[in-house]
Order: sequence, then C-alpha cells, then structure tokens
Amino acid sequence: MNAPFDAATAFGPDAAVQPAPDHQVAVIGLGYIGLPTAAVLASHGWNVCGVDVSEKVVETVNGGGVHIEERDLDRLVREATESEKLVASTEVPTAHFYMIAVPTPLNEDKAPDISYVEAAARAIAPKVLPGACIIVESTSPVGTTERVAQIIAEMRPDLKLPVYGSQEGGDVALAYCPERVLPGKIVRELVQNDRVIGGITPDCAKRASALYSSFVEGDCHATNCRVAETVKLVENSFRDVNIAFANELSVIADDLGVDVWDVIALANRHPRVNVLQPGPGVGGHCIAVDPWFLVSSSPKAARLIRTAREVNDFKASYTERRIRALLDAVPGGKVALLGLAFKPDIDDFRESPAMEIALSLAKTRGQRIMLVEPFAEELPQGFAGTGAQLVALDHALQTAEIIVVLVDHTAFKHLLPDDLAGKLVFDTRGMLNK
Ligand code: SAJ
Repeated sequence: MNAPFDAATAFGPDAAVQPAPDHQVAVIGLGYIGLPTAAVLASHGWNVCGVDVSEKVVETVNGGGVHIEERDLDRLVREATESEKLVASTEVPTAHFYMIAVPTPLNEDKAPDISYVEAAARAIAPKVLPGACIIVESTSPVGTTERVAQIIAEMRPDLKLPVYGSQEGGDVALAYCPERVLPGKIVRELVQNDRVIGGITPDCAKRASALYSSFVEGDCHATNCRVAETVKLVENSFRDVNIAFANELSVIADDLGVDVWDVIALANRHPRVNVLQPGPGVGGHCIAVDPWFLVSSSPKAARLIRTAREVNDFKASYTERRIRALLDAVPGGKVALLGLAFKPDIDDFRESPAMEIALSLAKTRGQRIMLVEPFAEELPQGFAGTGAQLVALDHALQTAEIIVVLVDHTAFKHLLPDDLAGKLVFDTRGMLNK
C-alpha cells in the first residue's frame, strides 16, 4: 500500500496493470455530487474512498446509509459498502485518482469562495504520488484548476506540475470535469450524460478521461481546463437567462391582462421559439448561484447575465406581493400554499423561492397560512411559533379561501376546477392550465 504507481496505466478497474494502493479513487466531499459519484464508481468496479470532513457523514456511509435523499442512491451506497468497494474516511488516502467535489459558495459580495477546493488541494498534496490524476468537479471560477496545481506545486516541490499552454506532461495530471447532473435524476445522469474534461495539458485531459470513460455512457469531450470551467458556468447561466425571460414575461402578461401560459404555449408552436416556464423565482444551489461567477469575473461585460439573476430574484418578491394582495382582498381568509421545495417532486427545501415566500408571509400573517408539502413530515424549521400549519391537501381544499400553487408536485396535479370552485386561485407554475 502507498507504493509509487503510474495512474496513466490504470485505464479502468479491470486493466491488466493495476498498481498497489487499495484506494484507486479518492472522492473528496461526500455531498450531493461526491457521494453519488463515489457510489457509481464503486458499482463500476473501482475501489473508492469517499472523504468528508464530517465524522457523522463518514459513519453513516460506512454503515451503508445515506445522509441525502436522492433517487436510487440508498441502494447504490448500501451495495457499494457491502461489497467493500466503497469506504469512507475523514483522511485523504493515497490514490490513483482524486476527485474534488466540495462546495464553492458565494461570499457576501457575490464572488465565488473556492476555499473548500483549496483546502482539498492542501489535504491531497502530502499524499499524492507521481502518476496520479487530480480532477476538480466543483463548479468553479475560471482558473481554479490551475490554482489547485499551484497549491500542489508549493507543497510538493519534488513533483513537476503541468503548466497551462504547455504540451509537456507533469508528474501529476490535473483536470476539470464539471458535474452536470439534475437533482432528482443524479444517479441516472451521472452515467448517461456527456462529460466535458478539460486538462491543464492535453495529456492531463487524456488521463482524466480514462476514469470517466469507465462509467460514462455518454461521450467524453476532451478540452482544456479553462474552457471546461467556462462551459459549466455557461450551461447554468444559459438556463437562468432563459428562465428570467419567462419570469419577466409573466410580469408583463399580468400588466397586459393576458394569460402568460396561453402566450407561451402558442409562441412555442413557432419552430424556432422555446420559452421556458415562469415560476415563483429560481431556486437550487446551482442556477441561482453560478451566473454570479461569470458576473464576478467580467462585471462590465456580463450585463445580461446579471440582469437575469436580478429578474429571477425579483420574481420571488413580486409573487409574495401578489399573495399579500389576495390576503388583503379576503379579510381573515386563509391561504393554502401548495409546495415548498425548490422544484417539483424533490424534497430539497434549501434555496427555495417557495420556502422564502412562505416564511416571509408566515412572519406577519402566520395564523392565515396553511402549508401543503407532501415531502415534509413536519412543519419545517422557521415556521415554529408563526401560527402557520402544515396540513394535508384535502384539509387545505376544505378550509382555505385562497389557493396558491408554488410548486407543481405530481401529488397536486390531479386537482380539478371543481376542487377549486369558489376560491381565489394563484397558480405561479401554470400547473392548472396543463
Ligand atoms: N425553473 C423554472 N422554470 C423552468 C425551469 C426551471 O422556474 O422552466 C426553476 C426550477 O423550479 C428551480 C430552478 O429553476 O427553482 C432550477 O431548476 P432546474 O431543474 O432548471 O435545475 P437544477 O438547479 O436542479 O440543476 C441544474 C441543471 N443545469 C442545467 O439544466 C443547465 C443541472 O444539469 C446541473 O448539473 C445543476 O444545475 C448543477 O449542479 O449545476
């Protein structure tokens, strides 16, 4: 164990030449991306060590359990730990491949905070051996992969690191390969989606591709690390800008007194038009965050991207104002807010515009608020003491004068006009039109 090895020859778990260490892949960060990735790698035959700073997470995974809800993940992790292909640890081991999948949040001035990636690089540096390959998966500002190389170079002067723009390989390969999976479909998309693999040098991309091509059914596209880092930010910014167009349209349609859902459905009958769906704002940990990385790096140029972010944030406060107007129109009446998650059929309430709206309303009108959320077993944190109640859909339909659809969960889709007869209805998702 821990003998020098050559990861360039490790083209898959079944390759004829297999170097010594027990841990072929170390996945740093066992969150929404790292844990599914570690489990999928293990299910494809790799010996994986998942690393997390949280002892509780490590204990849970080693016990075959999961600390996050994601379709099929519990089964995958249980099988991977039972077969001993996946172990978890708080310590970074020596490995052939290191994958960094830690958070990259925004700081207060909306600039990216890559300190967790830097900490991961510092934890890898003492363990890394010549021939290994380090891959960053975390959504990152352009230049982050090179920053990781710089940290390793500073801590390990004995190693020759690759240099961007050079054709020469180094002792250690470094690449950026962004995750692109959709929450709710992570396990499937990890295998099916194409991947973009950007090396600091072409050789780095080739070495990183060896790992991905062992479990990805989609195509693996090799490029350089700066392009790959930009691609990730572009994907989520593209979606944010397009959702902003739909959200702005919904406000314009209110001004004009036309039905935005009819407008979008008919406009989308044009062969080159595809307007997305308005909602109560944009949530999640990616689309509402990543565009700021581009704005932060090019503040003057990124005018459309910044405005789109502002439009999508504005849509949540606009929605709240409309609900307050409905409450004012029915003095003493109760409102049922349908859905709190950040998008349909998911139990993730973090960074959710629906949750933000509900919490803000509950603070001042708590006694008049009923929450209907099939994915919540109890009243979510923050509502305690406000008077807001978590109720079943049937109860809400019997007692509320106002119904607001914030999330179009499948569990709400059977609602019929008769169920809503005599009530004030505000459908932020156009669910009842479909
Ligand atoms: N939304 C709308 N209208 C739409 C589509 C979405 O209001 O027409 C809202 C959703 O309700 C939600 C938010 O946007 O609040 C984001 O949802 P999403 O399903 O569009 O995306 P995420 O955040 O769950 O996942 C995205 C994906 N990126 C793209 O589709 C370009 C996923 O592939 C990425 O891997 C993920 O971000 C990530 O981790 O970066």
